[in-house]
Amino acid sequence: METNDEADTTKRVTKPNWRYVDSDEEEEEKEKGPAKKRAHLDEEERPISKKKIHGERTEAPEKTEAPETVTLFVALLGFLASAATGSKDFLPIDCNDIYCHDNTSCSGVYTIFPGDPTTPLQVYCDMHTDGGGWTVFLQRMDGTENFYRPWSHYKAGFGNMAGEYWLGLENILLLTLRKENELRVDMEDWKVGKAYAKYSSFSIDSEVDGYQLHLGKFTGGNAGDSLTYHNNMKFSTFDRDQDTWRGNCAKTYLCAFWNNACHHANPTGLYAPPGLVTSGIFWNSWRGRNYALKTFAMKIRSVSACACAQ
Ligand SMILES: [Ca+2]
Repeated sequence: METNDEADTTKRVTKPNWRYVDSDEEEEEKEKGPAKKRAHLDEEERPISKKKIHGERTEAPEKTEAPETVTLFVALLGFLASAATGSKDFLPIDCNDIYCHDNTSCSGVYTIFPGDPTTPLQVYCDMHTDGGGWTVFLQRMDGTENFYRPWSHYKAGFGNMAGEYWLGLENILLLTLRKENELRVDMEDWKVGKAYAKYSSFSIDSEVDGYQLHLGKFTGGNAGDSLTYHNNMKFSTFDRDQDTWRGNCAKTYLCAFWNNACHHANPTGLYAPPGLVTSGIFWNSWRGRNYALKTFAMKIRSVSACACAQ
């Protein structure tokens, strides 16, 4: 999976299909004009052709149908793109923008523009939980992704946006620079129990400052507070130890996080089946540090209700 990162990064800077639709449609229409006229002429001539060959099918009718099919398809794409965005110029910064733009949006993978309009980014948006509009930057659900990765991977991001992924410290930084955000952590154990924790604010510094974490107050949640211990910590990976421990937390516990000495929460720990395990995904104040959780997600949302970038 190591090579996926290059591919994923490439995906992120590749414009989504719908953004090309308008220009493609224009070009198609330019080409379609004469083609369509030809098609109509062929339509009129078709009966004569059929008579001549006594009902046998010739290639002419097929040629006349193709341009109309393409035209319909392009028109449909245009309609879908328009319906999905609501506007040709709508460039959402985050999932909250998308939700504010259309509060009937379902949870799923969307394209956002936390940097500038030329750098689209795919992300999973939680449009259901706690009022919706959450931009998910960490998602664990089935153990399909390897989270024991070096600094460069955690900086750029990795994984599958429809499954397990880390959005990347640079992208998280962009999101927190653009707006003031709150943080929500959702988790689930193997007994079909769910828990959450919320914090009033969440932001990080740039790479030169070690992506230092700035966390607001714990504002509630039945999972309890296991993250305040990590506040003001720099991010650490096994190849960049910025924790406060004499050893290397990330290397010892096979993780990467805003480690202190070392952790009360371990969102990037090993994914493990039910049972006790060390170095698993844990949230100490809920199931303890020796219980590996089934699902885990960290997500942010603008604290300004529906402060949309239109
Ligand atoms: Ca250390």
